[in-house]
Amino acid sequence: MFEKISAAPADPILGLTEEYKADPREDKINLGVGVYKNEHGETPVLPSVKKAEALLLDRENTKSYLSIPGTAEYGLAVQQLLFGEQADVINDKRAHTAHSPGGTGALRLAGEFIKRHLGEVTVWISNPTWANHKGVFTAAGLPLAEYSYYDAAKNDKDFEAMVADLEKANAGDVVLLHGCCHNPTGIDPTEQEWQALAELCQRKGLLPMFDFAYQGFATGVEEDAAGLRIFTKVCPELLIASSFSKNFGLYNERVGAFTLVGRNQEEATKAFSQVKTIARVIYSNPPAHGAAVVTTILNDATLKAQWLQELADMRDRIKTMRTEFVKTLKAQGVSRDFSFIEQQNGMFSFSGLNKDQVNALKADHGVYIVGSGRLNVAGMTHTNMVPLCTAIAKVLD
Ligand code: PLP
Ligand code: TYF
Repeated sequence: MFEKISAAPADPILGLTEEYKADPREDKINLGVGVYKNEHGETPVLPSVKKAEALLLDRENTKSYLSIPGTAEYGLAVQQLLFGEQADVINDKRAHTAHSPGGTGALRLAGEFIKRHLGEVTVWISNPTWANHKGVFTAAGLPLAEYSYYDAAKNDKDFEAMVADLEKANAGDVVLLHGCCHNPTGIDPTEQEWQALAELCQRKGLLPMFDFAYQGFATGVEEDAAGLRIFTKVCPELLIASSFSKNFGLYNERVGAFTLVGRNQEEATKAFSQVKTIARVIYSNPPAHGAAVVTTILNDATLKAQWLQELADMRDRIKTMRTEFVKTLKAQGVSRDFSFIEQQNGMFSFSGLNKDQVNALKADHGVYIVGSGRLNVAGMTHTNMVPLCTAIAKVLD
C-alpha cells in the first residue's frame, strides 16, 4: 500500500540541522535553527528551570490527565506575562488561555478555530515569515495572503508597503503579527507603528493574531509586549499564540499557549468553549511538565527574578555577538555595510547573503545558515567569530 508514496521534502530549517550533524568537518558552524546557544555553543537547561524541576519532583503527586486547557494557574501566569499583572483584559475576564503543545500547537489551534468559526476569511502573513506559518494555516484549510514587510535594498522594514497591503484586506480577515523579534528578519514595528497597525485593524474590522515566540529576547519581557498591549487597548478581539521554547529554554517540553480575547466575558467564554472542542480532537489534553515549570517559576518571586536575569543574559550575549560580528566583518576587510545587524532584535538577522553565497558558505566553509540568508546570531561565539567572518568575506569576494 505504501509503494505509491513519495518522500516528503525536509523542513527547510530542521533539515539543515540534520545536514549539519552529518557534516564530518570539525570546524563547522551552525547558524541555522533558532535555538539559543551559550558562549560554548551549548544549549543547557536554565538554572531556574532546574530549580523548578527539583521542586516539582518533590511536590508532584499524580500523573493524572490535565483538563483540556491545562491548569488555571498556568493560564493566569501566561496572561499576566502577555498583558501585564493588573491588565483590564484579565480583570474583565475577557481572556481565556489554553495550554498548548508548543507555540506551533497554539498556532494550529488558532488555525482550526478560524477555519471552523470565522467563515471564509484569509490569513495575512508577512513576507517573509517563519516558513511553518504557511504550513500550519494551509493544513487548517485557510487561504493565505502576504503583506510586504521587508525592503531588501534598505535591509529594513517597509512599513508603508505593509500598510498599503493590509488596506487590501477584507473585514473579518486575520492579520498575523510577530509579537517581537520578527522571524526571520529581526526587525520589529516601533510603538507608533504598532499603534497605527492596531488602528488599521480596528477601522477595517480585521482580527489581529499575535505569534509571540521570543518575549524577552528584544528588550525585556514587559517592553517586548508593548505592541500587543497597544492592540489590547484598540482592538476588542485578539488571538495570541505564545511559545516558551526559547525564553524558558524548554524546547523539547513543548510548552506554549493559545489565548483568545473577546469583546466581553460572555462572548469570550462561548468562543473559548469551541477551542476546547478543537484541542480535544487533536491532542485531547496538553503535556504537563513544561507548563508546570513555567508556572512554578512565574509564581515564585525569587525564581522569577532568577529567570528574568537568565533571560537578560541570553539577550545580552546575542547583542554582544551582533556588535562583534559587525566589527569582525570589517576587520576581515568586508566593505559592505552590515551595521543594520546591530539594530535588529532577537536571535535572527537577515544577512542579505544570496542563495549562491549561502551555498558556498556551507559547501566550502562548513557554515550553515538558512537559505534565505537568515543568521541565527545566537549560534555565534567568540571562538567561531573570526572563522565565520573570514568565510563570509571569502564568499562576498
Ligand atoms: N513562531 C515562531 C515565529 C517561531 O520562530 C517558532 C519557533 O520555533 C514558533 C512559532 C514555534 O514555537 P514552538 O517551538 O514552541 O512550537
Ligand atoms: O525558526 C526557527 O529556526 C525556530 C525553530 O519547523 C524551528 O523557530 C524551525 C523550524 C521548525 C520548527 C522550529
